[in-house]
Amino acid sequence: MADCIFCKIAAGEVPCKKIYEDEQMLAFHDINPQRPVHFLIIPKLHLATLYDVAPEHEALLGRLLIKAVSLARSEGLDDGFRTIVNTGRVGGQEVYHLHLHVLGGPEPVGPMV
Ligand code: DGP
Repeated sequence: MADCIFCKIAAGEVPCKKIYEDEQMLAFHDINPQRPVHFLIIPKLHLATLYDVAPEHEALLGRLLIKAVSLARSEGLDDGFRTIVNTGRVGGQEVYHLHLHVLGGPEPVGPMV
């Protein structure tokens, strides 16, 4: 997608603080961290939202989630972390390229409301 900021990051056209990359996904620090550790994992494939996920993406989504756990550990989040996928306008999604937030730090966060 030509005008998608996360596609541009995945293509190396826009810089990011990269944590991990392979042929299917990229993980990088959020530009506006909400916790001491806050990174995003994206598929390189442009999927705008969770609504756009189809059965053929099952393995990809599984890999993203499994990678989230290993990267959380390697970023020092050994005592828990929060994962968030915002979906659509009402879900508070700002960037329309599917991404998983991973957030954590030394102090517990409150319950989701
Ligand atoms: P949301 O779409 O609301 O789930 O959140 C999008 C997140 O993406 C937000 O926390 C800020 C982050 N973000 C937006 N643009 C950039 C960017 O150019 N670089 C990085 N590293 N993060 C970005």
